[in-house]
Amino acid sequence: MPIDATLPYDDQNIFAKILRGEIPSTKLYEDEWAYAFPDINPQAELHVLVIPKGAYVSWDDFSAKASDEEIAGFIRAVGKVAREHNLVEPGYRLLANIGAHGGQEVPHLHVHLFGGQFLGPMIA
Ligand code: DGP
Repeated sequence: MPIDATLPYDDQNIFAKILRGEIPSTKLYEDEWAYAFPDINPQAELHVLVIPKGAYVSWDDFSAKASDEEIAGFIRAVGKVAREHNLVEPGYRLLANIGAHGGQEVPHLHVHLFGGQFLGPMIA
């Protein structure tokens, strides 16, 4: 069920629980700003979720409220995940679903990183 991305942050959401270690996940990357783990329902050979450690529902409140340091740290972390998986060549895809029209299900900002195969044209 897609969420209303304007709602306040709910610290009981599943990714908040993963960040706190209350729900298990396989750590693929972690630094001060970000945490990355495999998607439970992979849509490609490699399907990683990268999430900021801060409490942000969507790209909207992240871009509006996070510090420049947090934003830079998160974006750099996404790039590091891609490099660590040797994806720079032949490439990969990043996707963030935001709010109801974007089909966002989990109310903690996350970037999907797809790779490990030819992904074909982008579909909505
Ligand atoms: P989105 O539609 O962008 O909000 O996608 C949420 C993604 O989160 C979806 O691809 C499945 C994934 N997901 C949901 N619950 C869990 C979980 O408990 N563990 C992991 N690893 N992934 C989850």
